[in-house]
Amino acid sequence: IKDCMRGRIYPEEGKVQLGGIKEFAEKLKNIDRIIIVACGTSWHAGLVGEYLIEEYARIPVEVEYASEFRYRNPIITEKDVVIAISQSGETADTMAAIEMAKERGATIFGICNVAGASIPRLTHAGVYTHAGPEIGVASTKAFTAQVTVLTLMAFYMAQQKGTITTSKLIELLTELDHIPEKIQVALESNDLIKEVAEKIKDSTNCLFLGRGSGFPVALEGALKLKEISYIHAEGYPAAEMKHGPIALIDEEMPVVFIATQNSSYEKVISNIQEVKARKGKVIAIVTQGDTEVKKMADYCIEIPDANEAFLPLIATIPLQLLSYHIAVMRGCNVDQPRNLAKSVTV
Ligand code: F1P
Repeated sequence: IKDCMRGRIYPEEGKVQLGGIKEFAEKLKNIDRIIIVACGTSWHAGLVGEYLIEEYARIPVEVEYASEFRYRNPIITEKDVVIAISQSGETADTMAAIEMAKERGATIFGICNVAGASIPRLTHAGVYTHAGPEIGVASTKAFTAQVTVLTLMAFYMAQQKGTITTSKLIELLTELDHIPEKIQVALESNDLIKEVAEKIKDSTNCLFLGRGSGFPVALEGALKLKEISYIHAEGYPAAEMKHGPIALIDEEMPVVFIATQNSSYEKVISNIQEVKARKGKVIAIVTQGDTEVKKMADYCIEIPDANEAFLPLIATIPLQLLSYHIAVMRGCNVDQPRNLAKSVTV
């Protein structure tokens, strides 16, 4: 959080600086729309960005899979800003999406981990995440760093547009400053997460459900499990369960809920009841001290309380650990999963 390139927060003053996109500060006040393009984990970070930018800066955001966007004929104008997100900075689909948007006159920002990679060279401006190289193929710390940058961008744009009060910014930035400590606390559940992994490691399917900013977290939890343990997993908005996935639930199906105490807590509780009524196995990520979900869930993993804006930064950590332990227990190579490439350059 402290190392995002040329990005700095001043919690006491309620101020965000993002040097990487400073020269576009004026333009940001008047843009009509932001289009986020990315693939895989980076796309999930983009979804978090959508929630935060729309909530705080009140700019409409669309999040597109670059792998699909590049092949259609989207409407893009010179009033649009495209944010391209990529860990490797070399993903061919994301590069093609950038080229197309650039030809149509859009301003392109990049959020990349690797300085000197191809994507930063194609963009007009951007922010490096400085997460350091991912040792494995599957993106983990890059996600945390991308979400951090998007959070800063959302606050920066809100500050530029005047859609947030200084006192609210002070409150949010003060909390953001302490998120690393909360992530540290989340990591302390490692032993418990290992026990949960042991219980569900032989499953053939797994469902991840969340609401609000817990939805992209659910998607990312499912993707990590798929990528490194080869268990079929799906992430859904919890409210979407009744439109199909509910048919899959039986005693063999683990369902991982993001069930922290935020605005959708009560609704998530009723989704958990629906799963329990069908004998599904519930694993819930809950806020420390929770009692309601604990009465129903088979396993609860606690994380520190936080503003909903920061939930993805904390709640993703136990899900990454869960996938990691399951993959190791199943004898999978967590660093080099089969069929996956670090940079998808074709
Ligand atoms: C996108 C991505 C990763 C995934 C895997 C394949 O890469 O889909 O999210 O974990 O490594 O590529 P990038 O554009 O973020 O480098």
